[in-house]
Amino acid sequence: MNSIKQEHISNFEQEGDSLKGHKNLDTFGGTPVFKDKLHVGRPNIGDRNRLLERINDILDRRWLTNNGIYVQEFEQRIAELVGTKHCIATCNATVALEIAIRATELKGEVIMPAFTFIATAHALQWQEITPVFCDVESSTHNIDPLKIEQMITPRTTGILGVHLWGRACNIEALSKIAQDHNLKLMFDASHAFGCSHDGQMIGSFGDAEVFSFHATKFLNSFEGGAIVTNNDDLAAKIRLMKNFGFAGNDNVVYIGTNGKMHEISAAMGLTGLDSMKDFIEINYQNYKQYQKELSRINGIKITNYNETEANNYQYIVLEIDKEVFGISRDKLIEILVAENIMARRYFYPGCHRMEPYHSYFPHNKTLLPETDQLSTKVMSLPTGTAVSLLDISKICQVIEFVRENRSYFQDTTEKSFIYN
Ligand code: T4K
Repeated sequence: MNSIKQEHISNFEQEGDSLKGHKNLDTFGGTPVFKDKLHVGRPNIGDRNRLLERINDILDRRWLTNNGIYVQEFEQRIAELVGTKHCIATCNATVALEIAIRATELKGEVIMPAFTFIATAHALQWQEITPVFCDVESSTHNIDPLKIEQMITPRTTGILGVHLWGRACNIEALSKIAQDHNLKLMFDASHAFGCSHDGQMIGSFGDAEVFSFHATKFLNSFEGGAIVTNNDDLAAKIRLMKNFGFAGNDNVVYIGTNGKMHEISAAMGLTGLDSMKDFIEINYQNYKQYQKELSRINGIKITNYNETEANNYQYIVLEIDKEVFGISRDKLIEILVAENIMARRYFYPGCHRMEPYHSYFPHNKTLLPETDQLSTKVMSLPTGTAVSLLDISKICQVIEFVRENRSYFQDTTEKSFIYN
């Protein structure tokens, strides 16, 4: 067994203490359950020595960016892994989305969910394309195909689906709508690297898909992203656009930007790919542990992954039913944060309630009931290689403790709090 896995498991086997009956939560004025903050999105780091070897080689070669050999290798391995003809690595997924949106010639209005990270909407609006927010399905958290057609106008040029938490959108339904209305179809697959849909790896659906390799993603390149597509012409255009539109020295053929991934990012990405199986296995163990421990707590639902598909299991997502659990999601997070469990409200309050969209389209509030519902009850818990199974047991015991003592914690004045 390699060291990443060994550390994760032995933490659990060696320590055996329990929080049962723990009356010393920080909320009561005691010390926090965790000495150090436990973050959602603590980066996974692969073999450090291998990374340093690669970085040394980069320094020796004095080729730091612009289609270096490590970026090329990273692109090739991603394309092979997801089964697409082309992979173009970028500096992050936001810029990747912007480039893919421009290269596919989206304009006017594009239909997308509001229950996503703000980058999906900004990538459109940055290019003065109107994001038209469509509601999501409460069961999948993904864009609701049944509500898309009513949002299509003569200005609509495309649909931008988001495979939220790595769980695929209803790709068949979206493809049919796109085909029927002659729309482009793209996917923000920032959460979905290493995931599949009906046995086919995410990456080759629609006109193009975009991955994120941000530090907080299960596979990271510090910052980074990639556009994957099977369309040769589109790939060639994207490749030029991510390098200012240069088609050879002194010859610019498109409006472009600087979207290049640099060599040290690619070295980190490659080192992560070497350990990708371990990262996923650890995420899976964490997910099963959370699933088991949370099942005994009323009012909490964990978002399940379809285990017949490939999953990266990188998000532990809960829905808190305030009536049954006894206190609100926000109050629970406030208590967890006081215990150094840095749970997050991904994705609150929904893009439509953030600026500039809130001011531009105030009517959206009436169109997105499921999004609004979900964004008040969904939260994410820490996972990844930095979180041990024992940590997870403790987190779940804190949550159980809060539920058991809900009458103490219940209050109507929900404080807002600051993450640090
Ligand atoms: N589309 C979707 C659906 C996305 O979710 C995202 C990004 C994008 C597009 C755009 O992808 P990129 O352009 O970023 O490649 C974070 C991430 O910054 C963002 O990448 C991610 N989604 C989003 C869901 O979460 P924040 O503002 O919560 O990130 P930050 O920096 O506060 O990190 C979260 C927590 O992780 C911190 O509280 C502490 C911990 N952390 C973070 C970093 C950077 C660490 O422990 N170490 C670190 O190095 O948005």
